[in-house]
Amino acid sequence: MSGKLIVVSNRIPTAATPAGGLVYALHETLRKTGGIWVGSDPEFHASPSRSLTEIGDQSAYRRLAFGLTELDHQTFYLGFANSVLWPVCHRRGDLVRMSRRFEQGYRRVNKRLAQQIFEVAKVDDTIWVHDYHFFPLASELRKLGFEGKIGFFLHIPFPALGDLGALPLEASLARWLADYDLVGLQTRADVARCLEMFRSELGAELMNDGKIKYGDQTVGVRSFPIGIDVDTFVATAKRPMADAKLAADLSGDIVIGVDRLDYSKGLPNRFRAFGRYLETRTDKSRRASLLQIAPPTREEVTAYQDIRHELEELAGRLNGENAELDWTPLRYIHRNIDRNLLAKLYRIARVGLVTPFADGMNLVAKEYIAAQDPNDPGVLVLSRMAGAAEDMTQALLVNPYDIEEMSEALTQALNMPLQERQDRYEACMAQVKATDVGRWSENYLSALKDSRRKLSWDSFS
Ligand code: ADQ
Repeated sequence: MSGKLIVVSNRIPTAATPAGGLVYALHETLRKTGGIWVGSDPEFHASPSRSLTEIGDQSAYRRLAFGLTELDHQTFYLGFANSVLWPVCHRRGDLVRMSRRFEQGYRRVNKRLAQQIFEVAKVDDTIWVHDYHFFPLASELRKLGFEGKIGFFLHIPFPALGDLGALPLEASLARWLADYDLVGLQTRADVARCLEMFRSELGAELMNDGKIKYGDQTVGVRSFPIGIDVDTFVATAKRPMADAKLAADLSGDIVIGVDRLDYSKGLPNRFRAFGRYLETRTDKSRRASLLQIAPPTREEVTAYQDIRHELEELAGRLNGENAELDWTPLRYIHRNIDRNLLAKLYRIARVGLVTPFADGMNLVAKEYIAAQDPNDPGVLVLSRMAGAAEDMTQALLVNPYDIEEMSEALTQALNMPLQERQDRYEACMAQVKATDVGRWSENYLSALKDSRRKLSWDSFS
């Protein structure tokens, strides 16, 4: 890469070394390449009309924050991003909330951010935009005259043509995405849906190298399945649990679920499936417990308040009907857990239960596998609807709408012989290693470097 790398994501990490997942991977990438990370900092209330503001100490890369007004927060973030785009991409058109103000806010923030980035970007810089908050950012940067490379990565599922109908007419993902050099998606199925949209909405031609041709432009559309930082996670999970009392309390058959409290994660059906498993188990002396960790998010959005109430009611009923004086079948924890402890909880659990209705990838599935003891691994029960299921085919795959099937999968997982558990674990672990997050960002950036947007440039090279 000749110029610098500019990464754009909704949130900017405030800690010097951010913990966990994607944020950690981007931090590591920028630490090596140098450059700039642009994002909003919830602690930072700037006047949004001003330029980007430097935050934190100077380190290997710069962190520049943009400000959001209360109106921006309501319309851009809670409104268009999380009450329109999120449900549309997760096939929940019924939860979409429409308002002209949302759309205006979304455009206003993207336009302003493009101007702010344009002030710091040079033509040989590479801009890497993350996620659904910023679909129109490349269009806005192109309008200002930025001709350098701009890549996009969508972390959530790409919607099918039918679902795109729930977007306002003016919000054309096809037009917005056509201004990027490379559109990165999680899975091959996402790529197929994205290509179908380009073909159907823009009449774009599909070229044989996975690019689309639109006017005199080409756009690369490829899958880059995201993963975790495997070595760090394995090492963390291996260390013994510091809290001996907690380790003793957690003995027995633990089934673990870890999700943001989001309606896309299929939590009510998961609770129902666990309840059904308890009712139908033949050996009533066997006392499995479901440890569900689900920190609340986006609590200002009504759909998130609704799912929280539904789960609290289900959890109360499940324990009321099944608990004994010395056994609580469901432990439902509503907060963030330190990642070191989380890795160890995964390792103790006999089953990892990951049952979203729709999910871009789902990193919890990969973390659960990476945390297992290869000599005595637990079993991953994984929804077919998670992006992770495209390659982790040796997990016990389930339909998250089918309570009976999930309950049977739990029975199968809790009774699985060692050899089969090891075989499945090894196959899944091979996939987890193949998608290590360090390689993910390297692969993406090298594909972006090789991409060419203008057809005419090809003929001169
Ligand atoms: P998410 O929807 O947030 O991510 P996921 O991929 O599972 O879903 O990542 C969640 C992360 O948060 C995991 O690393 C998990 O360990 C952590 N986490 C969850 N609950 C926690 C808790 N209580 N305490 C501590 N950590 C917790 C979006 C998309 C996904 C996609 C990712 C990355 O929706 O489909 O896989 O981005 O691209």
